[in-house]
Amino acid sequence: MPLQLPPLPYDYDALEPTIDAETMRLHHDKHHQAYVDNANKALEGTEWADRPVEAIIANIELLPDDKQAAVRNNAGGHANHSLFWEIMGPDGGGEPSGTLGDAINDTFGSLDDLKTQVNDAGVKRFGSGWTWLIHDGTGLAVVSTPNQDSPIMNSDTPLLGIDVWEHAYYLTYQNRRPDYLSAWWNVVNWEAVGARFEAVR
Ligand code: MN3
Repeated sequence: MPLQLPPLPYDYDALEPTIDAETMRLHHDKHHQAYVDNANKALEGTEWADRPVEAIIANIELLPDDKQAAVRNNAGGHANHSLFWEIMGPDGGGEPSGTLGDAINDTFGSLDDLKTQVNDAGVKRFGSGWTWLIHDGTGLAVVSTPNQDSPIMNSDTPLLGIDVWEHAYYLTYQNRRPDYLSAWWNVVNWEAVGARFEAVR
């Protein structure tokens, strides 16, 4: 089966006032749909057309040379946005509990220190990209990626990612990316992030 746009797991206005409904509608229905469509177009006729997106983007170098750029951008975009919707939610914010909370404190000192590192990486990402909390096989780390590159392309497992493309925040925050990043933590779904951590640790 070709790649498919997952339904948004909550209403378009569920993340207001942090993320406005119009941004969510455009971001999910138009931007994400375009990544899915363009990835399928690039993959059509290759042996990768029916593979899971994670397997595709972990093996970009095995794809035909003339497909690699389109797949990197669009299958990457599909993987990143599928995760993004999942790790946000209407009852978001607060603090992670259990082993994830402990691991964050052990690695970064405190949740606030983690947020500072993630936000700094997002602010410093020139142009478009993502800022991430990842598991690198041994523990937690903060990284940022350009464009639609995924940590999976570096053999890391993304646990939490914030889209810092202007389309993710411009209607509400205009050029104020730092304000968007600070506010974003009000919609983080720690339960979903914690489940991803449990699956990989
Ligand atoms: Mn986006």
